[in-house]
Amino acid sequence: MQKSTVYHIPVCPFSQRLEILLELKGQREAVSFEVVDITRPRDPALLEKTRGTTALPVLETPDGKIIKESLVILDYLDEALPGPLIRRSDPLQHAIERMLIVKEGAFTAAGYSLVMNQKEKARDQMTDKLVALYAELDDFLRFHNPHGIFLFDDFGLAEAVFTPVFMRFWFLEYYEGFELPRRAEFDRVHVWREACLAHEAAQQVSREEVVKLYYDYALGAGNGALPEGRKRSSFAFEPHWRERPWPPREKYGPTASDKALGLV
Ligand code: GAZ
Repeated sequence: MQKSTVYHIPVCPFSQRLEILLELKGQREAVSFEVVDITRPRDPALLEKTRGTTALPVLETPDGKIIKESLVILDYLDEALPGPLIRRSDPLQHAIERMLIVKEGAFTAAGYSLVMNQKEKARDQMTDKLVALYAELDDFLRFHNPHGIFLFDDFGLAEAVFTPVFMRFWFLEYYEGFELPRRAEFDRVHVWREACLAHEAAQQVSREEVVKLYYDYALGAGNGALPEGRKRSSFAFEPHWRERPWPPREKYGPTASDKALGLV
């Protein structure tokens, strides 16, 4: 069987969703992943395939059809590849998992806005917003599965969607000192989050990798853009993140140079 190709940014949460799904299905080898360096101008051949859009991941089927949007690609791979169906097959249960998945956009945006925020005065308000979204997740899980760990009995589609985002939010612990409060009203979402983070199908990235690669996001520069005074993005593949020092935690103060970050 000919393989589909996924064009992706290795540490991107949207792409990790696909890797997790493939892992759960036992189909990791069914797709070839092609790395795109977003710190360089985009290959015109790829731009033509995507009809001008640059967001990744993008899947190309063996006969050249293009599918965009991680949630859509997840559905496609779940249905097109062999292996157990990861989404719930019961229509009502599937509707329930989709209601949870619909919450991922606002949740992701709130955490990214907080890490990228540069106005210290806006910090509390942004933190409150994120906490309120965690409370919403807690309520949803409590209602649908009060005594369980995952939304249903096992790590499934909703978990594949949220886990990569929970992992990126390690950057909030590091650069914002933000942790979800340990209060009874968040108990259910704490249980969920911790089980998601620990699941064996979701170990594609590490905390150290996320913290080091997302330093530029903490300075307000997203998507491979360069912060002022820098020549190399923290997303650069070389030198490898393992060889670089931990970036300074203080994001509102003076910023670190390429040299201090181990990028040159
Ligand atoms: N909805 C799409 C999906 O596939 O689910 C999102 C894909 C996407 O945003 N991909 C980004 C990309 O390819 C990388 S990940 N960018 C390169 C380009 O040229 O477009 C998320 C944010 C945010 C900032 C960054 C990101 C992020 O808010 O993780 O909020 C959700 C980008 C300020």
